[in-house]
Formats: sequence, structure tokens, C-alpha cells
Amino acid sequence: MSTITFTMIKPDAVLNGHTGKIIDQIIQSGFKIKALKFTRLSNEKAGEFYDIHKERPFFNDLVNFMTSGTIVAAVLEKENAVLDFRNIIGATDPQKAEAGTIRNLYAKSIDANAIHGSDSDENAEREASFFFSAFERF
Ligand code: FUP
Repeated sequence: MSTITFTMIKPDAVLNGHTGKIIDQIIQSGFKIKALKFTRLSNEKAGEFYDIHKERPFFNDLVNFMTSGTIVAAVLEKENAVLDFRNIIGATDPQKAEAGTIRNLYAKSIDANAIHGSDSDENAEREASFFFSAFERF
């Protein structure tokens, strides 16, 4: 059964010109793009998106970084989408990300780590509807 996950190509990767290569790797890995847009997060929206991290010491830096430039938001579909996508993006810390993963290839640090991937089916739904209407995702 197909399931969805949500991704954002983060400001560092967009700024460094990696958007096309990352989207191609996602497609070549078997994901179907259901919705895609270049956009930018406001402070308020970034804070809400990362609400779960609001008590963490890195929260302010995370919000500042995520609002610093253009991002690419997308809804992706595949069997086992959440876990398979986590596998192709690699560990949060790019130093620990496996060779060939998107973070291994394109991320420079744990805070500017090139890409986001939902961590559960429930969060994938929440995050996808945060950026796209049901109509846009059809
Ligand atoms: P991930 O699910 O791999 O994106 O990682 P988390 O949900 O744990 O973290 C979300 C974002 O917070 C990371 F992508 C970057 C930032 N972060 C830091 O800046 N420092 C940390 O120690 C952990 C996370």
C-alpha cells in the first residue's frame, strides 16, 4: 500500500544549487512527487513546524536557519514512504550519514543538514497539510 512522507529541501541545499540533484535522487529512489513548491517559512510557521523542539537549546538557531532562505516543500508517495525516505536521507548528523545518502552528499553540519523527512505516518500527514491543501496533494 502506498503511503506518504513530507520533505523540505532546506535553505543550505537550495542556496548551494543542489535542488535538482536531490529531486532526481528522490525520483530515482522510487518516490512519486504528489506536490512540490519553492517557498519560504515565516518565523511563526517555522516555530509551529518545529514545535516539538521548542524546549531544546538549538530551537532558536533552527528557526533562524529555516527562515533564512528559500526551501522546497514536497509530498512524496511510495510503499513504506516514511522509513524508506529516512534511509535515503541518512542520519541527522551528516558526519554519521551513510555514504550516498542525501545528507552525506549535500549537508555540511547537523544544523544545516540539507533536507527534512517526516519521522512517522502521523507527522507526515500533519506536515503535508501544513504546506498543501488536500486538493493540491491529489
Ligand atoms: P531529523 O528527524 O533527522 O530531521 O532530526 P530531528 O527531528 O532530531 O531534528 C530536527 C532538526 O533540528 C535537524 F534537522 C537539525 C536540528 N538539530 C540541530 O540543530 N541540532 C541537534 O542537535 C539536533 C537537531
